[in-house]
Amino acid sequence: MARYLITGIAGFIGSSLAHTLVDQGHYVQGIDNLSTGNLDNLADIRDAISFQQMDLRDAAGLKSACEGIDYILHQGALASVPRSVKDPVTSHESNINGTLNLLLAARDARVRRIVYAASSSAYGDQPTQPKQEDMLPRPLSPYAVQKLTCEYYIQSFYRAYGLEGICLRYFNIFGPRQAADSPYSGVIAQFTYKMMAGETPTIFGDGLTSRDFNFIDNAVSANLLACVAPSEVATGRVFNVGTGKSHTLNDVYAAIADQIGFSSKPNYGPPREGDIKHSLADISRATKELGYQPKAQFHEGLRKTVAWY
Ligand code: UD2
Repeated sequence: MARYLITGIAGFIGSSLAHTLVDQGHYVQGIDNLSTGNLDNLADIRDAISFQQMDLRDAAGLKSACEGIDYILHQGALASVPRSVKDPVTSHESNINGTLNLLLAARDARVRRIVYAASSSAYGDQPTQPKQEDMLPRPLSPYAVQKLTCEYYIQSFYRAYGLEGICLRYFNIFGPRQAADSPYSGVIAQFTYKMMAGETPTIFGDGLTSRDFNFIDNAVSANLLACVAPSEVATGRVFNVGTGKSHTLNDVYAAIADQIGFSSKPNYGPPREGDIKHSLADISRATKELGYQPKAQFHEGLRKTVAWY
């Protein structure tokens, strides 16, 4: 049994990690400021975990939360590209200052390793596909800059203080428990939620924008593998967590509509500011060095997601 601290535990990815770790019999402690997370996501494991409502900007609170912890799975953040475009300062405070507070607390508490929820947005308008970790980042949005900055912080904490770290660049994770009721929610959650309510979703752009949509189970497995990976790879190294396949927004719309039995054609609006046109992962580094295999497939994942909402 290991001791895990999950930041953002009431969010989509944090709560999914918590469920798996509890099932495996680990000690799970979690923090969340509940600004975007929801305790309903933890309802069935609430008695099996230790939860504290805490903000990542609370440096003193983080110090005590890190005591006795082996692994930190750092999922807490103000996610969303458009949210960061609208309010870069607030997202900077949570995403960068909050991560720095956590790293300082982890260093002082001698935590064994931190696994960080990095983002494919770091590649920005880097034109080459698929994206490889060694490519020069070209972030387009404040969110992308913030996520990338924290990768560098994690690398520097390894070099300066020996704190082990792994950065997982998530590529558009989707699945059950993803919030759907905010304009900042992920596109699959929003489309599903709207179609189920009989509303026609809007595709921003021409519908040919593509993403490497990755089902939540694959992201959970990447985190677990990152915790047990040899120390040589926990030097702040970056790993793509995608599938190696992409789907256009038109395809995603059609696939969800098909599953729900929704017949209206999509509305089209202007492209979103800060958006990347195409995003596709090369996952060979994660496969080779972490043993990562994205076993959960897109259409099966979509079926489970639609069934959940
Ligand atoms: C970015 C990151 C992703 C993760 C996420 C966290 C990239 C390539 N991906 O996801 O890894 O960090 O941020 O928030 O940067 N859209 C519509 N209609 C809607 C909503 C969205 O057309 O109602 C479009 C949106 O303009 C975009 C695509 O769907 O082209 C995906 O948007 P998203 O917000 O689900 O995720 P994205 O790609 O910004």
